[in-house]
Amino acid sequence: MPNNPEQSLTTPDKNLHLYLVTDEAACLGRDFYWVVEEAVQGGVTMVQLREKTLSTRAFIDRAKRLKDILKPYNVPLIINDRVDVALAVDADGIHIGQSDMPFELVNQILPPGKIIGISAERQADVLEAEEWDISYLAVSPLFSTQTKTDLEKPWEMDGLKWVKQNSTQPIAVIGGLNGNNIREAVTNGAEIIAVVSAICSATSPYEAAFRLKNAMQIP
Ligand code: TZP
Ligand code: MG
Repeated sequence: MPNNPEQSLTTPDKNLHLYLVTDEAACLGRDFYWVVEEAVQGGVTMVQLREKTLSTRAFIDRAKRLKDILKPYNVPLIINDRVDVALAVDADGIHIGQSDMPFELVNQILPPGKIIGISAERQADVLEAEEWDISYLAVSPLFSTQTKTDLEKPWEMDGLKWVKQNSTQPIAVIGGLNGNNIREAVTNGAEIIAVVSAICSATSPYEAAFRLKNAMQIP
C-alpha cells in the first residue's frame, strides 16, 4: 500500500470504490469533461485517464484539466500506462498492465505515496503481485466486454473467488461490470469496481454512477 495514508485506498471498515476508467469514444459525442464531472457528482470515487491515441502533449493537457476538475471533489486521478505523464502532471497514481513498464521500475520512478494499480490477466500475475507494495490488483477482464477486446479469457466469478483466496491485495474488477453484477463482485471480494461504458455511455452519467454506487453497498 502507498505510504501516504491519505492515498490509502482501503480502510479497516472496508471502503468500496467506484472507479471510472475514461474512454472518450464511449462518451457518445458528449463533452468528455462533463461526463467525468457528472459521474463524480453521482458517486465515482476514483478516475483513471486512459488515452490510447492522444499525442503526449494532448494527453498532458487533458490530464491537467482533469486534475483541476477532480481536485475540489478530492477524487484521485490515476494515469493509464504512461509514467511520464503521471509525473508531469503530479497525478495521484498510475495504472499499469502486463505489457507496460514493470512494477519495480514504476515503483523506483514514482515519488512515495502514489497509487499504483496493476492488471492481472492470469493466475501467475496474481501470485507475482503478492510480493509488491501496490494499491490494488485489477482482475481483468472479469467478464467479456465490447469496450476492450484484445484480452485474455475472462476470469468470471469463479476466477474472482480464486483471486480472493490467493491474493492479499485490495482487489479491483474491470470488464462488463454493470448494475446487475456488481453486488456479486463485491460479495466475492472486489473492493474497487471499475467501469467504462456503464457510466461513459449512460444517458445520464450522474444517474448511472449514483445507481452503481448504491448497488455496490451490501445491505
Ligand atoms: N481493461 C479490461 S476490460 C476494460 C479495460 C480497460 C474495459 C472495460 O469496459 P466496460 O465498458 O466497463 O466493460
Ligand atoms: Mg496498459
